[in-house]
Amino acid sequence: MLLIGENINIMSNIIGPALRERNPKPIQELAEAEAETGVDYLDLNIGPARRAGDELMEWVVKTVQEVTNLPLSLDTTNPVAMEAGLKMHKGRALINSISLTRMEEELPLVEKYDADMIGLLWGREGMPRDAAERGIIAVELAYSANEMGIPNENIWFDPIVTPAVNVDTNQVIPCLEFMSMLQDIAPGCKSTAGLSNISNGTPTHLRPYLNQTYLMMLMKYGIHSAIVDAFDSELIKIAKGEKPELVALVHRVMDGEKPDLSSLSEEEVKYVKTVRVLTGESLYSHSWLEL
Ligand code: THG
Repeated sequence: MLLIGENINIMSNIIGPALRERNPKPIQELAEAEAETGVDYLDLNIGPARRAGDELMEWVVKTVQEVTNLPLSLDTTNPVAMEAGLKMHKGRALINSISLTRMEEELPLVEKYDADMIGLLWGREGMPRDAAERGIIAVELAYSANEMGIPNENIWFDPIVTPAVNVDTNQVIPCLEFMSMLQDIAPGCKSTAGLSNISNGTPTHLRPYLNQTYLMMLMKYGIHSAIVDAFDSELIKIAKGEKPELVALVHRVMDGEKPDLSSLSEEEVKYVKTVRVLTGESLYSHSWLEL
């Protein structure tokens, strides 16, 4: 599967000021460090970039491509900034992301620059509530893209992962269900998911367990790519197929198997407990691994 490193984003305490000051050094250092981890794309998230967004995106694409040959995933809601970045980009870019609410301006850019696109499954009435609503949005987005000449193969659907701690609006299972339906409703379309979203609001040292476990759960349905913390080395190993036994254990638990915890290693027990939290079988609390 393909990995998109998420670390260059305007919300970061180091990258935010560097972007505003047009200071290349911290951005280039982070880009090189991310590239060394083995990710396949670097996401450049410059936010809404309402003021001089075009000049900023053009500058950051050029700055990052000076130090790495990796293709970039360009993330901004400003279509003028997006086009400036695409013009500067060498190779085939990934547009992150396109949704029904802005597609009239965004889809022509996919076609014009022969890019791949992340289709964000955000509806006209906001966040979809289940897998079926995601399916309806996906079909409409794919249809509109196809009409512009964009083939399914260039569309990567993102079901929008929500934090596991949000009990009321938890979309952990619906996102998995969507992945299992995708090839039936939009054959040939690809998929992605922002893994770090799931652990938003949880203690920093425990975030990797949630992110890694959810990745293994998504792998059961053949997820094509994921947006990840490039510095989570265990997660990279899982994605690269270096943890087949752990992945198989997670899939067995998803299928309802109740392994004898005393026969498992301490690490394996943590992943089993995390699957149970993510499926809703156990309630989330910050101490879920100790219970
Ligand atoms: N889907 C798509 N794009 C996305 C997301 C998605 N882009 C943004 C986001 N989700 C993925 N990117 C991040 C980037 C950083 C963090 C989470 C997701 C993050 N950062 C740390 C924090 O906020 O605590 C620390 C950041 C730092 O200081 O460096 O959690 O779902 N298509």
